[in-house]
Amino acid sequence: MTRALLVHPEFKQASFWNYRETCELVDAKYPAAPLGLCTVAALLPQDWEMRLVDRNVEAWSDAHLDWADIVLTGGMLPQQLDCLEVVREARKRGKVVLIGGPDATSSPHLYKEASHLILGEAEVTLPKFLADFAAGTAQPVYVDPRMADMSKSPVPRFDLLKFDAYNHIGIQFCRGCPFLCEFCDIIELYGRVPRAKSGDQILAELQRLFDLGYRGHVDLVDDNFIGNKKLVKEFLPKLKEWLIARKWPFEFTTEASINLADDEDLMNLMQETGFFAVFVGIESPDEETLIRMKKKQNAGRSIAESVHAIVKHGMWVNAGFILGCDGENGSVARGIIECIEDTGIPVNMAGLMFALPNTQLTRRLKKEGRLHDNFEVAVDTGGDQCTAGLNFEPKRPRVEILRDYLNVIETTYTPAAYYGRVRKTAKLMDSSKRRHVPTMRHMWKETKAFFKMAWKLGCRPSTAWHHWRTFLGTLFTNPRSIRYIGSLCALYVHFGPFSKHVAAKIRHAIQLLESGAVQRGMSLAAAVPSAAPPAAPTPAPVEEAVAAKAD
Ligand code: B12
Ligand code: SF4
Repeated sequence: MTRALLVHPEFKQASFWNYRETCELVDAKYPAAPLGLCTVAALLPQDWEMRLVDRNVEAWSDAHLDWADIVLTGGMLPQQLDCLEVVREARKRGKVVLIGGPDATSSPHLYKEASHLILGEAEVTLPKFLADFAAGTAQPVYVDPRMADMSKSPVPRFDLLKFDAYNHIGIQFCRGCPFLCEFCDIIELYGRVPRAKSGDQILAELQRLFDLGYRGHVDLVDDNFIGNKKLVKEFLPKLKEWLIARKWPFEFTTEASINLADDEDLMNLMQETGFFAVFVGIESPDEETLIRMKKKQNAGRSIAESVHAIVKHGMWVNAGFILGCDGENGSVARGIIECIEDTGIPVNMAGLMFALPNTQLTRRLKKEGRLHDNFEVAVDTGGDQCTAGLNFEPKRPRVEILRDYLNVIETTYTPAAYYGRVRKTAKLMDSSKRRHVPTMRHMWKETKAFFKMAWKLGCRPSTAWHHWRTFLGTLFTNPRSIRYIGSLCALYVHFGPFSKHVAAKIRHAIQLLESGAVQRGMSLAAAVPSAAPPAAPTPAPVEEAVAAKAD
């Protein structure tokens, strides 16, 4: 019997989305579980013995590697360093190593040390590899331009997860997005035609989670949950029925484009099925910038009104903003700060433009001679848009962009500003249609989290007044929203210190730029050197594979 060890590499520690300190409040170790590897596991021969090690929540030991015949790994840009480490360690011990996932698909040349590169969606490429492997004719690289038929995607092997280690579990309804944003790699990796699983498939996945004893927060990790509104509208009533029959075991979050706010019916359906938060890419309040980045769906609307409409339907909004875009005409800090304040969005991932491999933007920058060498190597930066980014020559002077960015971070993440926005959200959030009831176990965890938060935020002079004013205020004025507003307060355990960490790094980079220590062609990352070695040059077989992929 073949023994397969699936290894989820560690994410770069200090990054916006690594809110481990907040997770610890509810006894979890990391926000999200590795859905990609659970899906891969379901595509392997089911008579193989499998183990999954997530390096974000547990260390792997020599025993794990000794046990395995095959090691499967892969992930996204911020996992690049650890992923390469996993490959090296496993290869050193003579194991067959398979690599896949978004970063290997976009930058296969970085992963030449793996035995086999299984690129793109595993539903398409893995079966071919498995057939060849069984026949003893496995090739070094598997690529296929076809997109997976989602109706054939199997129920992920959730049984390999240790649920308690995570804040939430992800499932995926749909891949791909109909829009055309220039900086986005999703449309390159997953296409512009949203491909969805059937409602029955999703219900089977939820049933699997339910049967395994999981309860609580489920994140629909779709690129754009409302990419195909018709399908979502057909699915949500079925989901509601399913939830009612099982006494509302789950509640949901997702990612969606801002045109969600234009569809009252859809927002109602989401509210009625227990969605409590949505991530929306706002990117910029400036129309010219939006048009230049081809994010036209955000242009010509009041961003604040759109956000408020969503919050009024019981879903708080998390947002992304990008600085350093080509369309910027002078300072953008004021506009972004005002937009953040007007919308009242507490959690804003304001970051510096990072040219991801495999995007229209990257191809254009390359043509224009503005893309940095090794722009896709993230071993030292983790591709973190807060402390790295600008891996190309921007149109505006780099130092001006950084000053703008520092201003945004320092202004919007003070305790007064952050909690002020949480209170705005609390005022608008309608939780009257919520039906999910947390289990006793969850309630106990949340009660403990309340006391831990009281210690970490409620007893510190810088946050105490804001924390209690927000928490107790909500308890009296909008008690049905208290769990969600409590969660937003809890996130400040991470975002408070993290914003200071980012500000310190950016201030340092500004100093280096002002002193002339960083020159053209050096990314911000280069201004803060690290001991990590640069990636090796492209080997031939992978180059051929990439060329084939481009064809
Ligand atoms: C949900 C999500 C998040 C969530 C949660 C991530 C998590 N920890 O699970 C959040 C919001 C936190 C997030 C953040 C970021 N994300 Co993200 N995220 C996604 C998203 C939308 C879904 C991920 C998912 O679960 N997919 C479902 C599973 C089934 O797909 P999958 O993992 O890709 O696996 C499939 C294949 O890749 C392959 N496969 C995967 N692993 C392996 C391994 C082997 C051996 C094989 C054979 C195959 C294989 O088979 C699977 C089935 O087809 C993807 C886009 C997407 N559609 O996948 C982006 C995506 C992964 N994120 C991306 C990026 C860039 C980021 C950020 C850096 C963005 C930022 N601005 O900071 C951050 C970094 C996070 C961090 N902690 O540092 C890029 C990665 C690009 C790259 N080259 O690596 C993606 C592709 C698109 C994007 N631009 O958002 N992200
Ligand atoms: S709306 Fe989001 S997922 Fe769709 S193309 Fe734009 S950035 Fe990508």
